[in-house]
Amino acid sequence: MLLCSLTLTLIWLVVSGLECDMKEVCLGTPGLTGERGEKGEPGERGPPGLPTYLGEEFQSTLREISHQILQSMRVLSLQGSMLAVGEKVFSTNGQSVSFDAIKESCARVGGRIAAPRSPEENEAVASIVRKHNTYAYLGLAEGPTAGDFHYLDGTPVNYTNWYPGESRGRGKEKCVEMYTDGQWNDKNCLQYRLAICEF
Ligand SMILES: *[C@@H]1O[C@H](CO)[C@@H](O)[C@H](O)[C@H]1NC(C)=O
Ligand SMILES: [Ca+2]
Repeated sequence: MLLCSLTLTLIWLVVSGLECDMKEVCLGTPGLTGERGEKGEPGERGPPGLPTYLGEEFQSTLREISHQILQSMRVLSLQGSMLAVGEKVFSTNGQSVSFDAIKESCARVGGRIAAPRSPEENEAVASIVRKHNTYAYLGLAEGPTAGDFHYLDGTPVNYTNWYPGESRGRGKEKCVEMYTDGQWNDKNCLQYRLAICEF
């Protein structure tokens, strides 16, 4: 079979070579290389799965671990200790402290002060605020320009839920608090507010 196609290829080369000799058009200078095309869109994320090269034993250990993690998460959710929204988890230690102390508490356990970035996340944080019947500081701060609020890493906000008329601190209220109805108010950073972290 291989030999057969090899032979056919050879014959084809010879014949086309002959044709070229007759027509005298085949051997020109090659054209310039074209410009490189634009990079394509990244493909969709594939379904999760365990690589097949992992041993049976290792796979069953992994399954056991994820099972145990899920169990713990369900217990914590039942107790209201954590609230999962998408890939985020919100949680509070129930304490009302200063803005700086909240940032510190969250950072100490590898998280950061909660900053809801969608209505779903905002509702999750609001439910924690309601449950503790108090207000919470959020992970936003006002820049040098009045009314210009950004996340604590400096990136601009892509979601807000201001109470009607807010923010109206005119640059004097650099922090943001959440009311029990989930709406936001710019506020000075010196109050004691519920510490809610996100992970
Ligand atoms: C804002 O951006 C975050 C990710 O950076 C995303 O999860 C969230 O859905 C965005 N919110 C809106 C309202 O587009
Ligand atoms: Ca205000």
